[in-house]
Amino acid sequence: KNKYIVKSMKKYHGIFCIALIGFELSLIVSCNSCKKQKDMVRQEVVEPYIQVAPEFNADSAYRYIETQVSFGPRVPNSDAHRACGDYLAAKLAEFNASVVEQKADIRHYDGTILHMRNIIGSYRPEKAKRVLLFAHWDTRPWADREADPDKQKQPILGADDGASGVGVLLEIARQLQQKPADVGVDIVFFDLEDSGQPVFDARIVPGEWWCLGSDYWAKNPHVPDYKAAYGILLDMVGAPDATFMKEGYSVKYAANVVEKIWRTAANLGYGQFFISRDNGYVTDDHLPVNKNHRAPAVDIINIKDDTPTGFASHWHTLDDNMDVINRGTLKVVGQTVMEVIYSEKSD
Ligand code: AHN
Ligand code: ZN
Repeated sequence: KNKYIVKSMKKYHGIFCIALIGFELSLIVSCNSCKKQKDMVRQEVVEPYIQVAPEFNADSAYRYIETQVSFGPRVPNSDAHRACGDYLAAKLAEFNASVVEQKADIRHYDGTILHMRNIIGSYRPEKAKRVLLFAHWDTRPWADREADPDKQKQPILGADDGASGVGVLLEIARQLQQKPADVGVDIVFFDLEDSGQPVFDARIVPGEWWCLGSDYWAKNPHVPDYKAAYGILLDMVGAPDATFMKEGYSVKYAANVVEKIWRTAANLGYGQFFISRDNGYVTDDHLPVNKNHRAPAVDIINIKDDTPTGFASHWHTLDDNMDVINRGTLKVVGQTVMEVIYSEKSD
């Protein structure tokens, strides 16, 4: 639909300009508030935006999400978690990234030890100018936003919360293999984002229990003194009615990157998804990345202002399955991120 508008505008551009010159001349002789009127007329002429990135394939991203979900909930220390981690590392290697895994034993809020596995795929590691793309691949052990107490103890499938961001990034990895970007790109799948203390556990346990994988990496990066020009986090990017509003820490630490991404989305015709509005602060994997100065990093996350939690109604419930994944939304997010990185020139 969008393409058609651009095409037809091109076709009539010349005729329209001639008509406009005639109109402006008549304004000059006929009115004394010409400048204001001419400015109003000029706004009608919109230059079509020419996309620079290759076409993001949403069917491909959808399949990568489906495969992750097919392992079952990817709860830390589980067999499904191990199997999915192997799959993700193998896919990055298949797409010709240099793959590094970071493993550590991390103490959880309840004292148990979680076997962390951050999975990193790098493109053009020799490039000084780098963009960091990341998402979490673990899933929440408890559907603690369910109303039914029995359901609250069950693990979620995390099609949206986890798998969607990873699926989009795997498709971008496949694209980077086919056509390299000018800058270096590091894709990081963080572990242990989503095992924060469940709402049904009323104990007071001081500490930060979310984002443990990204916190570990930000303090112990896979490359000594790692820095990226900027970072982009994808979290819950699959729902059909997704709204990406400007998240507070992203604006605080990386305002110019927020503007770059939202402007790019608008240029591509995705302004209904990337909404120009500030909305709340989210503790997410971009926070340790920002705090430890690895990159000014932005969270692209589905934020809602008409739900009690501020997230989609399937958030941390058993409804977070393939039914809430929409190829159209994956396309919007994947194409926008690709446009941002393929527009970037290395120094
Ligand atoms: C908190 O609820 C503290 N953070 C939301 C980050 C998150 C959870 N993203 C996905 N799951
Ligand atoms: Zn979550």
